[in-house]
Order: sequence, then structure tokens, then C-alpha cells
Amino acid sequence: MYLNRLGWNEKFEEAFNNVKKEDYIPGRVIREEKGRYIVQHEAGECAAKVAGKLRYNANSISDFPAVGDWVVIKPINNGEEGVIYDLLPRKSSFSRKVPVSGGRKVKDVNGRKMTFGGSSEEQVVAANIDVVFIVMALDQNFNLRRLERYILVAWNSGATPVIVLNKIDMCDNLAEKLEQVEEIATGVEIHCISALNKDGIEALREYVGDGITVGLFGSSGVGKSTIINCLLQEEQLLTGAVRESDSKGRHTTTWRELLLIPTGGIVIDTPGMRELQVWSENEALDEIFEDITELESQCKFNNCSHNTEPGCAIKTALKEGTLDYERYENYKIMQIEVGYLQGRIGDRKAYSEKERMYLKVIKKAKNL
Ligand SMILES: Nc1nc2c(ncn2[C@@H]2O[C@H](COP(=O)(O)OP(=O)(O)OP(=O)(O)O)[C@@H](O)[C@H]2O)c(=O)[nH]1
Ligand SMILES: [Mg+2]
Ligand SMILES: [Zn+2]
Repeated sequence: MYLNRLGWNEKFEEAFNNVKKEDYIPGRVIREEKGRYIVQHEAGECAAKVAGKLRYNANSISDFPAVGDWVVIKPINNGEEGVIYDLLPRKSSFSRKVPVSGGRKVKDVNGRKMTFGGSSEEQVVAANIDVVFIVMALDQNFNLRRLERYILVAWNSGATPVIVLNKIDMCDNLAEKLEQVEEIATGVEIHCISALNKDGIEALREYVGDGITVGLFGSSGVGKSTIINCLLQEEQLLTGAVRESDSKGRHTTTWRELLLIPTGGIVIDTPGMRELQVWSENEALDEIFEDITELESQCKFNNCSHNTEPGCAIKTALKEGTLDYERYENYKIMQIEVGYLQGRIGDRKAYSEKERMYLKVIKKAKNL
């Protein structure tokens, strides 16, 4: 059945059977255009709009379909168009935080701009993915702190993250960079490739199989679309040169798109993200920064704020250089972001207190 090639499985079938009515069929959102969705179904493709009821019942933008979602549609106009009546439960979603209203403040934390306040919502960048390719280039795009962010969001998505370091042809200290990545990406497989030279693509193919969805994420210009063209074995997607001075891409891909690989498998191309504001649970954060939480558990005092207390393992590690200051700072910053997210859902006041304390601790650690 064609739907299986698109990633359909028994779980979705079951969910569909619970909501189906006459003339309703399942389909997968393969592209999102202005106000409409291109949905692929058993018999073809149609341009679909969200039914009024679904719109009315939506509490946030994450309740609207995203690329990769399985939806319940009713074809109209001879099947050329459709109406989306339902969204089947997602098995995973790569989400980021997006601002939805004003009142935001930008604060300077050790020279880094962080956004606080306003109201924020979850935006699903791609849904129902099995594997996340975090793509980073080995030119000036290379940035360990950004990578930590992507790893966090990827783990939180429910899909398996894989790190793809692209453009090895541009890098003359690969071993050193790889070591740095290995240090921060425990448990994540890492691949070094050159999409330009089709070097290392076969290893990536191992993740791509029948009914499996791979989503590619990363900054503009890192080579996401080039990698997909390699997997498709044809130049189907537009790619664009990066700026020489800083390796920045020009946002060549402008929409999210799901594509079928002729030999089996599904890929989702996404436009490069300018910034990835984390959407995550605390647990995911603690798991990725296990080295830090482990150190924290070694502090003499249970409730050590790593500030002035004696016997503080964090301060010792920072001093001795066994804990990288930048990594620690990034952890603290993301902890604030995650906490803030949760503060929006829970107790905001308690959160502000915490935020103040964290900022103090970060500043202090820097001056060690
Ligand atoms: N040197 C080198 N260049 C590469 C490699 N892979 C991709 N490129 C080039 O990098 C540029 C950007 O590639 P794209 O595939 O458009 O990047 P993207 O991640 O899809 O970018 P956006 O669509 O803007 O998000 C293009 O000029 C590619 O030819 C590589 O392995 N080595
Ligand atoms: Mg692209
Ligand atoms: Zn401590």
C-alpha cells in the first residue's frame, strides 16, 4: 500500500479508525504553503484547508497541522482540494519556541542576548519524524553551543538525533573538531561527510528506509538540501551559495517539504533557522548535560547554588578546567529558557526568583 511508503503504520491506522466517517481519508502533509497544506494520500495529492471546527478548537499553533503530520481529510472538487477535519496524534515533533505577542525583553547575559517575557508558544517545525539529522558545517558555521541547543531540542522531539558534520572538504582540523563534538554529544552518532563530493553519503543512507522519516535541521547554508539531493540521486532541491566572509547561507529553502526517496524512505527538508529557541522539558536538558548534573550531585551541600558554598564540585571543576566554562554557561542559559517555558505554564513568580539566582551564578562562575 502506498501509504506505508509514506510512513503510515498500525498506530496511525488505529487512531484514524477512531475518528473516521464516510468520505474521510488519511493523508500526510508534505508541504505547507500560505494558508493551505499540500496533502499526499493514497490516490494522489490535494491542496487542503483546515476545517472551521479544527481551527476553532485549536488552543495554540501547535494544534494546527505541520509538515509530516497525518491528517484526516475529505476530498472535494474531484479530489483536487480537501478539507482537514482532524490531526492524528503525533509520534514525535521537532518543536521550537516562537514568540506570539509583545512584552518581550532582551537581556544581556554575559554579552549574549537572551529573550525573556512576552508569551511564547510551541511551533512544530516537523512532525512524525523518526530520525533527526542535525546538520552543521565544518566552516565558520561550526559552533558547539548551537549544537548543544539542537541536541536538546532533538532529544526532546521523541526522534533519534544523529549529528551530520558536513563540508569536511573545507576543514583542515577535522580530528580536533570531531573530538570537541564527541565530548558534548554523548550517545549521539556522528557522521563526517562532504555532500559536495558525495563523500560519506552511503553511511547516511543506513538511516533511510521504507516508512522511516528523516528530518534535516540546521542553520542556513550548512548543506541540508544538498544532502537530500544526494539521497534522492538527483538535483531536485534548490541549493544556494553561502557568503564567503562568514559562511552564512542565504535562506535558499523557504518552506518545509516532505519528499519520498525512490529507493524507499522519507526526508523532510527545512529552511535554515536563524535561532533555535529551545522547546524542551527539564528532563531532556539534564540528560544531555549529565556531566554537569553528576558534578552537582557531588557538591557538599544538597542544595548548593555553586555560589559561595564550600566543597562545591562545580566551582572546583570550572577552576581545574575539567568542566568547560562555555558549556556550563550554555547549560545555565538553557536551564533559564526551559524554566521560563515551564514558568509560563506553572508558577511564574517562583521562576523569576530562580532566574535572578541563575544570572548571578553565571556571572560569578565567569569571574572565577
Ligand atoms: N564545500 C562544500 N560545500 C557544500 C557542501 N555541501 C553543500 N555545500 C554548499 O553549501 C551551499 C549551501 O548548501 P544548501 O544545501 O543550499 O544549504 P541548506 O542547508 O539547504 O541552506 P538553506 O536552504 O538556506 O537552509 C551550497 O553552495 C552547496 O553547494 C560540502 O560538503 N562542501
Ligand atoms: Mg535548503
Ligand atoms: Zn556546588
